[in-house]
Amino acid sequence: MNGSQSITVDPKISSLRSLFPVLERQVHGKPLVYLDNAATTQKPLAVIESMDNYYRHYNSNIHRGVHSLSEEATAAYEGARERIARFINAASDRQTIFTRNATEAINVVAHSWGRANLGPGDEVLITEMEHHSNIVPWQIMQEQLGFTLRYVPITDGGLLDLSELDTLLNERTKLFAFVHVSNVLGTVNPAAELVKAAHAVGALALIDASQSVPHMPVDVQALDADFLVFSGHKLCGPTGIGILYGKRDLLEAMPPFMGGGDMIREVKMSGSRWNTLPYKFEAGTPAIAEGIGLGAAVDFLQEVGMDWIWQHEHALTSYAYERLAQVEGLHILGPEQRGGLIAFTLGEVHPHDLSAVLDADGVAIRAGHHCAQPIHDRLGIVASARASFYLYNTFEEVDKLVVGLEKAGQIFAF
Ligand code: C6P
Repeated sequence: MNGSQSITVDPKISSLRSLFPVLERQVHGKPLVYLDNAATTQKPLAVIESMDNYYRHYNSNIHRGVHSLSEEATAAYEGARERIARFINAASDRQTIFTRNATEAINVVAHSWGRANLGPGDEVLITEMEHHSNIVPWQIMQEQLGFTLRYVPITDGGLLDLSELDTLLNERTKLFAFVHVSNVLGTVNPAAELVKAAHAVGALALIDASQSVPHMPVDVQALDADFLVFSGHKLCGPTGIGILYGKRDLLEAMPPFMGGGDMIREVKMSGSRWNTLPYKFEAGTPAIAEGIGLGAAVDFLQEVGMDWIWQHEHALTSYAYERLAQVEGLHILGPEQRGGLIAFTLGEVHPHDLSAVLDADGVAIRAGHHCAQPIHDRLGIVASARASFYLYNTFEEVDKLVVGLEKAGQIFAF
């Protein structure tokens, strides 16, 4: 597949690519090679058109009107919720709460469940490989509520070091919140096993599935997750919409996070009563077009096939791993077995410089700490470069990444 060999693009990939308008564009006169999918993915026509169709033909507020447009919008929005619930195998669509993104979903749990259940003497366990959105909300609540925040360490090879898990998870642990697939290391954590370990000490488990739900089949019931969160924009959906899944009894018992319209059953001057699930957690006019767009995105992914996506990314990532490992001075972060992303450093070259050199050739990667500073601290670096793949990426694009990195190596001659 590299340079001298002839390139065969899988017909399935080329027909998939034609469904993503942005993939036709050029950057600095070169075809776009979009390898920043862990930050956000591109949108297929089906998603763009579903939102356009809402605004053109039935734009209206939901749950409020009895006129036709409002009923159509409500049906489309709630229909999307049902399909999203099925996509992750939630027992009921009442358990899939629309949030703005994964970050907000974790904050709902931290503020609502946390305030009701955490205090001095309690412990919340997270890991050293979390994204800031699964660290900072717990640090904020820790200051306010006085519980102890603990971290599962990682090994030098980028896996969770579970040797001390028996001590870290104990009768004081109320919640174990961990990332399913690391956005820096690519590590795929044994989620079902970790949930089981949490339950064994009577703790709940929250899974940050931001980098897993878009890329592999995820079944919330098989995982036995108490809470699971993800963002729509990382799975071909729009920005501004995400999901908080929770077990029904937990969500029922939790107080609302925000107050306002739609989340109430009755408001009197003397006080208010809350709406049923999921509306109790959806105050105010929601992101209607975005909810509809996310419904179209999961339809699209199911049509492509989650197993196929996982296998395609696996093949692409293994190929990229092999080729990147041969680039002089390039150091890959994390284990060989991984999800569809590879973060790396190249000699002493700053990742921003690497990204700029690649951009000149139309190749988009991410550079920086990827909102995961603690993991970079742990690895003794301040930043890294990251290529992340999705269903529309090709082996030829991996080759272009490698050529760009070799060029950067020569330019900066480290
Ligand atoms: N990571 C990345 O480039 P939001 O911003 O709420 O949509 O997603 C937050 C988030 C939570 N957990 C993990 C594991 C993530 O990777 C992300 C988002 C992006 O790596 C943007 S910083």
